[in-house]
Amino acid sequence: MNPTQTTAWHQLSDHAQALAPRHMRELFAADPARPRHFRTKACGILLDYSKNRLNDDTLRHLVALADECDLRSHIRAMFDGEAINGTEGRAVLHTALRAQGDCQVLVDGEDVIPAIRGVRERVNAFARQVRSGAWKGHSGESISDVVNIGIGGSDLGPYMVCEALRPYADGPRVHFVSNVDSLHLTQTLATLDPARTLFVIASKTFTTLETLTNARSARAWLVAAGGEAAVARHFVAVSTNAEKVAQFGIDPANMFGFWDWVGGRYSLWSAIGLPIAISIGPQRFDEMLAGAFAMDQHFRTAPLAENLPVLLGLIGLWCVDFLGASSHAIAPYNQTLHRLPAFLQQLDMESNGKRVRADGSEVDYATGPVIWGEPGTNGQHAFFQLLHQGTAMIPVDFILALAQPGQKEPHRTSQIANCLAQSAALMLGKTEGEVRAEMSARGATEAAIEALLAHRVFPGNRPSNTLLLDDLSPRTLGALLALYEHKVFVQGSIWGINSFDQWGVELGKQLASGLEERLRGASAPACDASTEALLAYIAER
Ligand code: G6Q
Repeated sequence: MNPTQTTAWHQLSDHAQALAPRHMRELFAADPARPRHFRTKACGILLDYSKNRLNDDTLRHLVALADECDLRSHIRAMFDGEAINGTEGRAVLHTALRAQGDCQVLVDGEDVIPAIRGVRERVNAFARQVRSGAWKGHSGESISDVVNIGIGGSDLGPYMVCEALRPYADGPRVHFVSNVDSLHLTQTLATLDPARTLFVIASKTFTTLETLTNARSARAWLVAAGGEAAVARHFVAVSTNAEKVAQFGIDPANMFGFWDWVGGRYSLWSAIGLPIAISIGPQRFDEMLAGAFAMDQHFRTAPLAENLPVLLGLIGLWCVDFLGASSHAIAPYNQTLHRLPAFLQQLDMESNGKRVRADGSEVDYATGPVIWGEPGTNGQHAFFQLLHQGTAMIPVDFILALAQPGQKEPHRTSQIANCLAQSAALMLGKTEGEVRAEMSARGATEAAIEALLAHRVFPGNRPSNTLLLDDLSPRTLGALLALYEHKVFVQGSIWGINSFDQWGVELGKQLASGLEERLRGASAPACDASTEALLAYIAER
């Protein structure tokens, strides 16, 4: 359905106009209870959304919008395994991968839980063997380094998690190679010993050009050192395509499967998480699944107005469709979350970067914003200038885990102070009066004040969410990632788009394969004039 046709959408449009002249300073002054009122906690995560341009009426209308768009039944349909990815005719069941306890999830009448648990047991058993040294390389040595070769959903999730949970890493070192640029692979392999290196070739389809190119080069590197016979001890695959895995020369006994109802960007919970299990151990991997499951339960059962993913989704939609934000920044204040912005970029933009609804009709409202970011304190010294004083209004998610193994003073206090200071500065801004008072207190002349006044004023009123995590344990990380997955789902449901396909990445791939043949000397039809000119330039060199 078109959300703009709902009563709530019209009410939100009127309401946005009425609220527009009110600065957040005013909203806080008018309601001393605001900081406690606009916050909610679940699964070890406090979401403080008080620093948004909203009040109780806004939330009421947003929840009404979710109701009118039938969000509840969309949630049910996803968890129940209905084929909600219409353009690919698939169910969307990353949630089944982390389901705990006795349960059944049916796809085409078949319970998928036993198969999920069967693969997880194999993944865990294999991870244990590699971690303990029981899995030997071709020359009888144990594995010291694991190289995951994959891209997109077969790279970003496991890479981000292995980094986030690095303080828990007590297994072999893990490395991630994704870029087809040979330097990514060669620089990774430069310090590794082939006899002690295990390659995990991660590809849902096992047809991805970048991954296969890197995998072939990795294979050649291994074979040069250990001969063909070494491959069986040093290559495993994670894929849904057993045939292609076998064609590549990996024994299907060394393959860990998953299913077409697991989207690439939602796949870290599946066997794609193998490097995570090897790095931190199966037990902690299971804790991460349990944390995600806890968030799934919260999402399914909590009232919409107290539901973390629903709130995050609705507030984001409010910013995009009613306040004109076209971008959303992610600022994690824990260094080990440094790949989280990149992960969320794919999760959100590949899911909700759509301009037609599920039924093919064109949208006449904004959908997914541009997602980007960097660890917080680094960002402060780089792009926060634009967040504070630029012309665009960009909402920010400030993310801070309050406890993490290895976190030390005085760093921790600075981490907290910086995180809180930035969101306060965005909200409050600095008025002309405050700038004048501050400058004259420092003895500035009237002329100096006038010269700098405009430059030193901060408009403020810039929205942000603050997510405070009790800790950065596997469990809380699992909950955080599930929170964002469901946030994306909430927005996609209301926008009426299919968040689970990605046709937008196809055209470039198609053109690249034609161009690659052409560059290798095959005759191919001429390209567009611009590409021809660039090809000619490259050929001259
Ligand atoms: C994710 C996307 C995409 C995919 C990669 C890798 O949702 O579909 O990022 O994960 O293109 O695909 P393979 O795993 O099939 O190699």
